[in-house]
Amino acid sequence: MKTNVLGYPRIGAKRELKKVSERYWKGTATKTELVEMGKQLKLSNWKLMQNAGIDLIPSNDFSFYDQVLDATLTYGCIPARYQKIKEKESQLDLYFAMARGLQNNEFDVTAMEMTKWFDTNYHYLVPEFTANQEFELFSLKPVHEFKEALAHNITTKPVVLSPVTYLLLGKEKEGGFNRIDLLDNLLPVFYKLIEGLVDAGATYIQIDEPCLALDITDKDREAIKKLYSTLAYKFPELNVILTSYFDCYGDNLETVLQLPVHALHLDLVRCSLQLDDILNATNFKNDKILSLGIIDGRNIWKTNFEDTIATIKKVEAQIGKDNVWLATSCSLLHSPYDLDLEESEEALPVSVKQWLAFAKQKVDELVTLKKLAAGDASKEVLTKLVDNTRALKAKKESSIIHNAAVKARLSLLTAKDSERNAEFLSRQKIQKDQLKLPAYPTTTIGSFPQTKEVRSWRSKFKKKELSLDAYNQLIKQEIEETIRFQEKIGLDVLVHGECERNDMVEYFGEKLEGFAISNFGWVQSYGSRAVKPPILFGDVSRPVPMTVKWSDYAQSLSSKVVKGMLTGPVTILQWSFVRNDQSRSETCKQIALAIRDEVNDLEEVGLQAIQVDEPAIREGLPLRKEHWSAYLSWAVESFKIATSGVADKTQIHTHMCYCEFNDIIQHIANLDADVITIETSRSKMDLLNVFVDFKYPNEIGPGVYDIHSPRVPEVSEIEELLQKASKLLPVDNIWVNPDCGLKTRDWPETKLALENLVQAAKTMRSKLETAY
Ligand code: 39S
Ligand code: ZN
Repeated sequence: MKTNVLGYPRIGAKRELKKVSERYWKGTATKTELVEMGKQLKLSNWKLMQNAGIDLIPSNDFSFYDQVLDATLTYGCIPARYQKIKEKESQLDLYFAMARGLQNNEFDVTAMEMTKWFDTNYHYLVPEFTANQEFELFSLKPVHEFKEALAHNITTKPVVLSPVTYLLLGKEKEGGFNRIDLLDNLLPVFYKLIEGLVDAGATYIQIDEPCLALDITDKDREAIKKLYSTLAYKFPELNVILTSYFDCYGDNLETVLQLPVHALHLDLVRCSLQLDDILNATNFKNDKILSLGIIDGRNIWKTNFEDTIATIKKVEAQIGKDNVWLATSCSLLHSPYDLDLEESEEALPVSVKQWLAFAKQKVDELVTLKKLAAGDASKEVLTKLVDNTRALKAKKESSIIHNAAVKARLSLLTAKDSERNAEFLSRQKIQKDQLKLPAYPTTTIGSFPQTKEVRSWRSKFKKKELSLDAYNQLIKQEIEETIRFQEKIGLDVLVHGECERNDMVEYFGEKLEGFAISNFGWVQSYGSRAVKPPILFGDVSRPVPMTVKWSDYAQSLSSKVVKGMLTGPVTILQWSFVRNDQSRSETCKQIALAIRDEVNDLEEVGLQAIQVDEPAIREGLPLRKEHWSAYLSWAVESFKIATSGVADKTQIHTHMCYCEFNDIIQHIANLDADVITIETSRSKMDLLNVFVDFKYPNEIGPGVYDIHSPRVPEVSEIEELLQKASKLLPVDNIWVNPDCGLKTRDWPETKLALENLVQAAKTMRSKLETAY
């Protein structure tokens, strides 16, 4: 039996990679410093796994930005706009230009598009393909990393993204072809890479093929057959580990079982039933090793040793001890580093901590399970088993998990609780009378720049170098400045700016009962950005208001309408580590009730507009369509529970970003928010068409300023976008706003851009007046 780790986190236990990368981009760290940090991080991961006794240690799972972008360089699929940079700059600078765009005296190129990695909060850079796309072995990173480990006497298992999944994850940049047809161009490059790895001494290779967790076509399946049969033919000695995760093989199982691979990896956390499907399948010829992904790479709960041992015994009895491996369900990229770093009892009580395992602890679990399965009865191993059983028993019986009042409240919910009183058209009329906003009302999505200064106040407050009073005073000043700024430039619906929030989900996790917070539980979201998902361990309730004080204060400063700002229940669920002892729908509705209380309290103190953001609603969609409608039904209901407790005069906003609405537009309409703001500026309003074709009934703010770039849009550009929107939507329904929150921007460009935005709205209004 081998232990198999699919990938390890790479940002550093204390986000060392983030810090040095950001300094490198600013010009305050050298390339050598950056590369050295990369080497250190890789080596410490390899050593950790080697010392723990892991058999299949991954390499090429490290990345300076993103593993799909790494594959783009490996396969030499560099879009034409980077050609000059490719000729003149180092490979690393080309790489960062593709990741982040590059604007200086010499170059002005945009970044590659970024999108969600399956149903995770990780984002990858989308490969771009043209009809005659050519490939070349441009970067030998996988080979270099294998050799780098070997130089330390560590033989690793290279992790390579399959050419088929690579093609499917990308986008055709022109019409007239199907990207899967590029496989014939790509395969020779792929085989050359494999040859390089074999020559360097690799005997096991993990080929990541997560598209097997999706609904794919017969043509895609044919491509997969071709890839693996040729691979087996060309490299008969190589042990190929076919690796998919995040869902069942499903319809692809029959194809998968035919493939001539050494081992087949199963994500048994996301899909435990497939084990029996495979063992019972008529074409399972017992010619493959099964890599049982039993350690959850997406969540932080301890593995149940007793149950897992039972599973292992069962499989061993059926296919033989030699054919069973133990593995993480997916890469540990989605797990935080090390639970041992969590020393603060305040944030993460011992009672909760004893239930958890981060990446380092998961590695240890894997090794312990292997020993237990082999019948190791040493004191050390048996103690671990006893501790595991005890911790999980304590969890089951824990009084801090169960809250009878929350369960009772949930059981009393009726259909009325998720419907507003009046229909949208009546509400719209009431709200227009009440709010007295001009045509083309202007607003923002909620957050204003999170400066280093603001973050340093919070950091000092947490380290007790700043008192609560002093911290609150600074936050108040910042809110006042943000309100005055918005008044000065003439925005219509103001926000308080969210400077008091570390993150739109973690902040609420800190305030709600049923959540615990880690100090160092960082998980990469994209590039150098990370999030610290709160740990939702028990029934959720809201002991005290969470945002009311700040929104109330902001409203007290201005006679203009101030909008309250909340994160929606689906997004809080999606971006937290969620308990696995009850259904997600039930947990989501509990969060919804807590947010409902907050919405009602905001209304109570006089907020006339309240925004409940749901940017993660689409990412929460199950990977396979057959499960969509069940999810959408409870997701929409949860949003409506949260937002339907207010009077008709209170205007509910929501915001969603970077998602395709095509196939879920009916459900977006079912949310029945009075106003929705969406991202449209990058696509020049193309994303709006879905709303137009659907005749989306409620008010809508198509983003007119791309906040993901420091570039300031001209008044004329914004006006043009608004003209376009005005041709598509009733003018009465149009709002004017940026694409998304402004927290990642700096003040200077924010000021200029918002001034231009207000000016464009004013011009649009004056044109309306002359038209009458
Ligand atoms: N998921 C979540 N949860 N939240 C989101 O906003 C998003 N947005 C989308 C999709 N998914 C999301 C895109 N993803 C960040 C992270 C994810 C994003 C977008 C942006 C981001 O900016 N993250 C920050 C980062 O990586 C961390 C934000 C944070 O929690 O830099 N900040 C804390 C705070 O403000 C801690 C800040 C910190 O680093 O309090 N403090 C320093 C330290 O502890 C000290 C700061 C100083 O003294 O200067 O060492
Ligand atoms: Zn957004």
